[in-house]
Amino acid sequence: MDWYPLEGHWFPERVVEDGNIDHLFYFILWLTGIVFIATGILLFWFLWKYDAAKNDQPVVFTHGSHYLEVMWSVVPAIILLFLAIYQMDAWAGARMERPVLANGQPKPPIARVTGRQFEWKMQYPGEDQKFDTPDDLYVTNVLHVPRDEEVVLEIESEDVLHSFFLPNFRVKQDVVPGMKQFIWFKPIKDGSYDIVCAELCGWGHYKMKGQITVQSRNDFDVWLKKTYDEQELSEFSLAEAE
Ligand SMILES: [Cu+2]
Repeated sequence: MDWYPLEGHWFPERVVEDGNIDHLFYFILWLTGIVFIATGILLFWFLWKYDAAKNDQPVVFTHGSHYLEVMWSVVPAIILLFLAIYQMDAWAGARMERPVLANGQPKPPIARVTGRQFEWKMQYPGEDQKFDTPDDLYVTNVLHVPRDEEVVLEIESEDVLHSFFLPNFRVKQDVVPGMKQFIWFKPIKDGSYDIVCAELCGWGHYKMKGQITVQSRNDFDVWLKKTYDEQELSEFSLAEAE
């Protein structure tokens, strides 16, 4: 059983199935926390034990301890090596094992997210499931995804470096100009959560934020349809006005 000290204090609520990042964080917090407290106690105990006022022995000079130096180099090295191996599953789940379809093909992205100064442009492929065709849906700073499904997103940049950050989803991905990247997660709780840019990308970086909404598959389909109809309508009235 995991015991997470001050859970809810460090991280915002997790709304995805994969808890590996959280587990890793709390594991390292335990490790470093214990070492930190032990070092602190030792420091104060030494201050007290070797207090000059109550020790009248002459001062002895030392050139250090070879044995101790080897120990405090080797032990942290072993711990780091252990962490490097221990985190491999979490890394693979988050970055390497993209969800696949029944036929073994990588699951296509539900939407394309393009960062630009200073907004997130979302593009849904529409009924034909292909991007950059006439039935695509475009929205800005608003992303909807279905609950209890593996969601894959395509991440791109139109100008400079950004970072697509979904705190509640434990997702943070640098958005690199010229690179097409994919991220994935499985949301399990309805609601609206923050999308933020986590890479200083210019004067308007602070306002580069949006909202991601998790809803049932049914509500998601209704939203897609409704938003698409609104887009058609506004395009129609634009054409009328000309
Ligand atoms: Cu940005």
